[in-house]
Amino acid sequence: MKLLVTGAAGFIGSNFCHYALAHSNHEIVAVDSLTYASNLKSLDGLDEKRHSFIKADINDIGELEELVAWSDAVVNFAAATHNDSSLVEPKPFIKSNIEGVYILLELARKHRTRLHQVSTDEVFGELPLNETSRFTEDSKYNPSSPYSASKAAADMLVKAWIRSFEVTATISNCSNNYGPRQHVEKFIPRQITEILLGRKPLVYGSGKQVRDWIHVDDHSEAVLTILERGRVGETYLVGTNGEKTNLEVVQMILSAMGKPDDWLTFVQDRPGHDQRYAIDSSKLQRELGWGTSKVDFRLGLIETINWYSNNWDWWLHTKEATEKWYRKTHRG
Ligand code: NAD
Ligand code: TDX
Repeated sequence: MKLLVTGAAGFIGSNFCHYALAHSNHEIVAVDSLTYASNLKSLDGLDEKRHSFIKADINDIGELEELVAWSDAVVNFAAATHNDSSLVEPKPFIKSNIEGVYILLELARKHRTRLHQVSTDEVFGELPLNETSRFTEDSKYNPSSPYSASKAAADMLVKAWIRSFEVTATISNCSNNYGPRQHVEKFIPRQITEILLGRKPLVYGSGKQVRDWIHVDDHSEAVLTILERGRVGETYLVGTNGEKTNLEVVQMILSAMGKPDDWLTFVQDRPGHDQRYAIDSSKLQRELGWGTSKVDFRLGLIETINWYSNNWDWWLHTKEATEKWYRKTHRG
């Protein structure tokens, strides 16, 4: 397939480019508008014969049209993605995550191109702590933050374009990703890089909130599987049973980096903080044979710590601006 990968200089989009080129014969045109969250170094090392990069915004229909017309499928990772930022400045979330998806849907409709929309489990809102219930494809949408509301709106647009215009689209809703090349504003890289700089990790509120962690390689494998074998019109939930409290994750990082498990600071909580996310991915396993042998969280975390320890040039330039922003918003 000829794939147009949007948001390709971000964390998961770049991982998908590496993963797809290594595990298929697909050809990729990677695009990104190069916001603060992107890093072109993340695309270093890709096979130049099957990949090229173009700076483009998914809101720019003029730039996108020719690229969508060229492609067999668009894989949309482009989005504003940080919950904390969406609580301070929601506008870019509405622009990229809703209006941008509308543009991609209209182009997919016009050119009869397949579209895969990369979405999140946050569209379903929160689950109660101390329960074992999990999200499924039938869970009710109930987003909490401007970020998750914008992703929920995009999912609704995709579902409507499938039904009303027979656009050949699929959606995946994945849980929290971790791994190399994630922006230092996000939880795990923020804590690793704080420790590397000799500072204590920063935990919001009680630290009892639960996230369902998946290694980014496993997410890329799921997206490729859905693209190649998924049923058009369907939604698939992606997760690897990685539930941990934030405090547990920080203490695993502290232990792996040789620090005592109380070497941390509790800071002001996030407004509207979702308590728990958990994914039931049995549809993806049952229908598409998505494998069960996945990256072990402890090993994946050590690989991630080693990557940040060995790649200061990738993250250091953005670290202090990120922490300055956090101090201004009282979570630093
Ligand atoms: P990221 O912030 O690292 O990357 C997003 C990329 O999109 C950036 O490179 C940014 O420059 C680009 N972008 C933003 N607006 C754009 C626009 N209008 N046009 C072109 N490019 C634009 O985010 P990520 O963690 O890699 O997330 C990728 C996708 O996966 C998002 O859609 C996100 O909602 C979804 N997702 C993320 C997670 C997670 O845990 N990180 C989990 C589930 C789903
Ligand atoms: O410094 C921190 N301390 C802290 O306790 C940060 C940055 C976060 N947290 C907490 C908040 C969350 O409970 O850690 C948890 C994870 O936080 P984030 O990395 O900001 O992720 P989250 O808000 O759960 O959303 C992520 O997963 C779903 C991604 O950012 C989204 O793009 C994705 O859709």
